[in-house]
Amino acid sequence: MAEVVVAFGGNVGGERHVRDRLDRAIGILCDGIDVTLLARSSDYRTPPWGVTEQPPFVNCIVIASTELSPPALLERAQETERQFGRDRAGEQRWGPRTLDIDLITYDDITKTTPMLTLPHPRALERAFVLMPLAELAPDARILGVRVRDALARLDTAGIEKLPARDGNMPPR
Ligand code: A4P
Ligand code: MG
Repeated sequence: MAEVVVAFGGNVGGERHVRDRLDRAIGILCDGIDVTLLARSSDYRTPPWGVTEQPPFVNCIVIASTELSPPALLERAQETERQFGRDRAGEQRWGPRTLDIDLITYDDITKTTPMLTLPHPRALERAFVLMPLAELAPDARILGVRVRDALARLDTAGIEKLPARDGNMPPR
């Protein structure tokens, strides 16, 4: 059984809809059979990174356990993205997304294939990944760097933790 960190984000359709979509996507990815949810961060409103002329994102992080191999988990994540209308053809890199699911870590595997790089190659540069992850696992390490230390080096201006909603799964 592997322990994985998975990042969710989106910025198309307004914040309430994005948050609904993240909840539903987490429920589909973490079905309790192949992938079991261990912890879910709060949602965060985050300024757009990479391409700045686009609406703010909502981001969150999940820690889960799985028997799926890394490529099988990636395939499942991409299938979940497709279910929420993600169409990679014709989309701009770092541009607006209904739903983006990135595998941040898979145990402490370090591996690069044409389809998958672990840990996610930009995780340590992204406050929108590290801030929610620090809520759950500040002392976890990515490539030997403690999450809280990596986060301390980044600009977190404009990132806001959003309050839990009624009927929403509470953060751990
Ligand atoms: N791929 C390789 N490694 C991985 C991995 N660890 N996890 C491959 C997921 N995918 C991985 O994915 C393109 C290909 O990367 C996949 O087909 C898979 O085979 P992608 O999600 O289209 O793009 P990317 O190269 O993973 O880019 P990246 O850096 O994830 O950027 P995106 O997804 O284009 O960025 N700002 C804020 N505040 N919050 C956000 O969530 N997201 C984006 C979208 C830009 N700005 C953002 C946010
Ligand atoms: Mg991505």
